[in-house]
Amino acid sequence: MTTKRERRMQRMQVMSQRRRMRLWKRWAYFFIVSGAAVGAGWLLVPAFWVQGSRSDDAAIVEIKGTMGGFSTSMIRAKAGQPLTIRLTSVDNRFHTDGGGKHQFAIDYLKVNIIAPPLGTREATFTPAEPGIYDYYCDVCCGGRANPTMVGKLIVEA
Ligand SMILES: [Cu+2]
Repeated sequence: MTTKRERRMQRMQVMSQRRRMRLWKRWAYFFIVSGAAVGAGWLLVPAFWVQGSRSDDAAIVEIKGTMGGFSTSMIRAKAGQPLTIRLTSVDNRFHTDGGGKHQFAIDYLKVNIIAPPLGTREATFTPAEPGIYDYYCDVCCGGRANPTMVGKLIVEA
């Protein structure tokens, strides 16, 4: 036979155990949520920071290379101002010609970017003089003979 007092003690013990359990859950929840928030911040902040600091001093042109040609066949830039060309190859490595690589080259300005299959490469350069410069890709099918893998960089004063 348990006395009334013992039963009350038991009930109180169970209640305090439950309370501890609830507290523990709250802490676990807090740690998981704050951990996820810190992780997301750690991933996102550098992306914004890099973009912000880049755009101050260089114009960025995104250009895609596919078997159909460059996504952009004319680029405008200002003489004396840094220009970043970011070339992405949209083709995978199973392409028979060039293995999915594409190039962005301007001989006169000594620019030569080669993007790997499904990858992105960039280069920053400053065209000093106004003019019209031809750019081309010479690593995929047809090479320089391919009329779609060429374009013009127009540098204005
Ligand atoms: Cu190409």
